[in-house]
Amino acid sequence: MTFTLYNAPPSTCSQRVRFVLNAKKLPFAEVKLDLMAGDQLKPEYLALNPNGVVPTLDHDGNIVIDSSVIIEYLDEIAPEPARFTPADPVARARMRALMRFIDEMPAAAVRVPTFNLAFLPRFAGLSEDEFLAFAESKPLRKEFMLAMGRTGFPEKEMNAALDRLRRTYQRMDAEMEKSGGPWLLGKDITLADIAVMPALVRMADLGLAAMWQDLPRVARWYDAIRAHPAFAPTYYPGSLLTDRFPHLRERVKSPA
Ligand SMILES: N[C@@H](CCC(=O)N[C@@H](CS)C(=O)NCC(=O)O)C(=O)O
Repeated sequence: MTFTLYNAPPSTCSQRVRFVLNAKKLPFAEVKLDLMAGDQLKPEYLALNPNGVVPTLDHDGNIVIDSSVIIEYLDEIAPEPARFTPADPVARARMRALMRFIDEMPAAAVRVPTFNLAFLPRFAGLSEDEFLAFAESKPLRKEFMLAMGRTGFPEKEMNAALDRLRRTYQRMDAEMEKSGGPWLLGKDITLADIAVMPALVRMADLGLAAMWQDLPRVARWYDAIRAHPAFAPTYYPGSLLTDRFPHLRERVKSPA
């Protein structure tokens, strides 16, 4: 089996897939796209992934897109040495329901603080017309870019996104209380844990880890996933925004 992963080091969706590939010890070639330069919008990439986003997996010539779909696919075709899907259909349904929640809530919400706190300076140099053309070029994220504008999301939007993230940590806490932890669904790590991981890592990277410090189950979960053997190879240098944006390093030293 040969795998080529089209992805970007700091992309949260890509990090899910790298974690699963690493945990399963599946060797893979990486094509690293520069999302700021617009590599994801080039015709040759759009032919693979018409959504114009990363990640995309090429497995022996078969193209699989969307990170949640890719991690489920990998778990089906390579169930050894680590399987992340419960054998029991009821538990499996619970995992999938959580994955839907994660895609709708934290995975979407985390883009707002990410853009406001990390990426915004990149747009400051664009004229209004250049920014509109940039937004227009995005098959999946045009409306998101237009809502953000060159000056960033207004405070109301930012607070709403942070509230959605806070509700995510509370939901994680409630799931672990119910399941007994230490993972969301109980004693075994599942795709749901891997799906939510990058949102928490990103929030810590933005200096906002304090938001779950009053939830000890979530704090322990965060330490446990960072200690997983697949974590370090997934978050290789260049995967964190603080590796790339010096202004963020100051924020993390003295979090808001
Ligand atoms: N649902 C998709 C979302 C993918 C996505 O939003 N990828 C982001 C990086 S995490 C991206 O490629 N953004 C490029 C852009 O907005 O132009 C998935 O999970 O694969």
